[in-house]
Amino acid sequence: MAEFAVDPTVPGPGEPPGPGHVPWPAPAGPPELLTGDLVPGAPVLDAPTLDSDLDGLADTTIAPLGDDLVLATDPDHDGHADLVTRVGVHGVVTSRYGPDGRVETEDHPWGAPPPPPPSVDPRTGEWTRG
Ligand SMILES: [Ca+2]
Ligand SMILES: [Ca+2]
Repeated sequence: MAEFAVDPTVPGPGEPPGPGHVPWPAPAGPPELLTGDLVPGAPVLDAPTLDSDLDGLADTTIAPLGDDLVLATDPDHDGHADLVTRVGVHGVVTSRYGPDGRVETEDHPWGAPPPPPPSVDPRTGEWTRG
């Protein structure tokens, strides 16, 4: 008869999950996700279903919007998207709120050269691009 040893690092049935456990699917975020000024027409998307930062709470909605695919992320879980990426036939457009509260948009057409790699500014220690 085979003998089995219990691994004390693996939680048994009914025991709380250990540290680093990421529930899947992630618990739902707000019931809907508002896109505001980040997407033309400010569509309201379904509740986030994807946990992009592995904090255990769903923060990202992926939805078709016209001919585009929209990824809207709400990392602070207030029901308002903070970062929206639209993937369409012409390229990828990313919109987010800047430090002054205005919408900042980056447009990357398909076939365009990639942006310069990020580097650390030796004077400030900040990451920069270009
Ligand atoms: Ca999350
Ligand atoms: Ca938010």
